Amino acid sequence: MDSSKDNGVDNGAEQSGRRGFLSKSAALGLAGVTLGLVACKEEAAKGGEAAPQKAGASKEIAPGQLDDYYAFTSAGHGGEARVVGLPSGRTLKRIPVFNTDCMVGWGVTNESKAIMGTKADGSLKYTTGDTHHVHGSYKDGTYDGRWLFVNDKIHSRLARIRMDTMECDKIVELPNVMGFHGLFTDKCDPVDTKINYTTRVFCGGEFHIPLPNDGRDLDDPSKWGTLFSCVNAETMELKWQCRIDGNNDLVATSYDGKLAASNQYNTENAADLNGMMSAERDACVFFNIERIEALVKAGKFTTIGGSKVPVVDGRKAANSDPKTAVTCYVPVGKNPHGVNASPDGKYFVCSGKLSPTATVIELKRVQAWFNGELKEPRDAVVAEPEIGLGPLHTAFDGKGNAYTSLFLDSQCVKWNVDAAIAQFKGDKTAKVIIEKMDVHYQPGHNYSSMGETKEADGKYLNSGNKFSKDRFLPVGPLHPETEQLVDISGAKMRLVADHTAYSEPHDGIIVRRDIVKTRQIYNMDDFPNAVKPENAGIERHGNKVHVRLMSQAPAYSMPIIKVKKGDEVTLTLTNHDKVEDLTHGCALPTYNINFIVNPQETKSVTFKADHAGAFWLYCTHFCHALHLEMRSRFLVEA
Ligand code: K7E
Ligand code: CUA
Ligand code: CA
Repeated sequence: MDSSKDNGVDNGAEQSGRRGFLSKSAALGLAGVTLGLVACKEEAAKGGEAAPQKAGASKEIAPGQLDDYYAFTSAGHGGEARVVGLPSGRTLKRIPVFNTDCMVGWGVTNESKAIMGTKADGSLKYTTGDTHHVHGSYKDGTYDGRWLFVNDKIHSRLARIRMDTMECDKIVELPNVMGFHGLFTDKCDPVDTKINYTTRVFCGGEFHIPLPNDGRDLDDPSKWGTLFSCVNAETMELKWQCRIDGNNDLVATSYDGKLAASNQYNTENAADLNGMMSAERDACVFFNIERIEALVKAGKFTTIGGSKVPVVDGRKAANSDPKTAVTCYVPVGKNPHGVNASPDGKYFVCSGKLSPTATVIELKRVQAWFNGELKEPRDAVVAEPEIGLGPLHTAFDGKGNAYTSLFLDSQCVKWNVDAAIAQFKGDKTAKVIIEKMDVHYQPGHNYSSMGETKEADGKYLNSGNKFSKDRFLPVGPLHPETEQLVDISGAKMRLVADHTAYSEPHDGIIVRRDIVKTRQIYNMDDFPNAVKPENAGIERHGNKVHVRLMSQAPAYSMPIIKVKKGDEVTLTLTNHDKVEDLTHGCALPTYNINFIVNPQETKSVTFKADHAGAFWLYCTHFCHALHLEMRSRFLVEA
């Protein structure tokens, strides 16, 4: 097939961009990659008539019915997280995290700014973010419904979201890390098995930088390095970091709390594309958590620049003796992408990306290497099946099957882990590949219902596709991306629905709805600055004015608020309504203020009253038949 002829004008830029990537890969001898792309274009051509198979009645969510699952997903470079109901695909909520959100006032209120971080002048330190991975906190090997954690790849920040309110409550910036990509929560303490819940979050640094990154070594990337970071889930403070050879991409953790791992596509420590693709195999680096923490306790660490975070040496030269090593580098297929833990707790699967294989690593054997009982790290590999082109991420059904996204083939491949292990041992009759299903198009992450817990239930798989091309009405140059929902409960995979995603789908988790327990009404006393009848009103100290306001439908507590031009005004608003879902807004024209207060919640803003006039402070959130009348005169005297 001549690939030039389907370089249509409608998506020419995208196609030619991909061809650019391709020709480089092809030049490096990856002929198979080219074939994969052609196959995907054929799919694109016939995609219009490839109607989804009819959904079974049991999969339809009628009006008024509730979904069975929550999906918590990242939103890519939009910087937020999302909550989607499955199987309906209805968007339930967008949780602002690293982005600003004018509807709820994230990035506008003093409280949200304090979480996001500010500069000396009170403005936000960052307003951009790039979220890729959302993972929940665990107890007993499954989600406990307490927290979600999400990364910001741009500014290397980790955020925590409370699952009861589904709001971000803490953000920490990782020192000496650039390109914080993969993250995973731990599921147990490596030593104290009574702590069978999440207390740590592991964060992989993808990009090499000078350490510290203060202007030194700019012209010598060979001196740069990457760190693997451990954050205390409760306090959100850094516990330790581990310097490694190569880089971190995605992260997985074992169920017993002893091991964490990161796939490495740049074992070459290279600073350019060709260099990063020069080695025949790369690695999955395992971290021995107990040993790292013992070194930290014994004071056997260094620090980098002004950071006080203990840094343990996980580079190969310092870790050649298995009995004392803190890291183990297991060779895997070329430029691997995702690393995922199987729900039986036995294996990690690393996808090849530039190799058409998945590498299955047995954790027992990695542990054996650390105990000096396994000769080579490579002996921890128990299977390496050929599964298709451009494998990225793997999900599980809890029945022994793995589902890997194939970016170049535009497919999801279902394969059996035990069969792959048997084949690796020499069983030529082992049937590894069970089924390949086309997805539309070019999948990145996939994830299954409860698939990253011991309660993997094998009901649904979500395929987060990077391109939708012809699947939806066009909306300008950027098509919406596709989240495809696949029913994996039967013998055959069945496409149930196409859902849109803006933009762009990365990782997510699918959580049974009974695990999530939200609260609808805040406790007013949780807010130290709550406004109550006894302290409501205006208080002035020089040119600092504190306006303490209450809301109760359909009115604010003060019909007139008068300040002077030049005043620094802090406006604090407490919503005294106690009725579920009775939220009020608060907008102030020309002062760039807008936020909401939920029942019994308090929020505040601080601004300079730098221009005189009459401004209607009004309620933006429909709350009452007299919602439009819910407004006060905010008067600034010249
Ligand atoms: Cu594959 Cu950033 Cu998880 Cu996206 S990464 S796809
Ligand atoms: Cu209060 Cu609308
Ligand atoms: Ca490589």
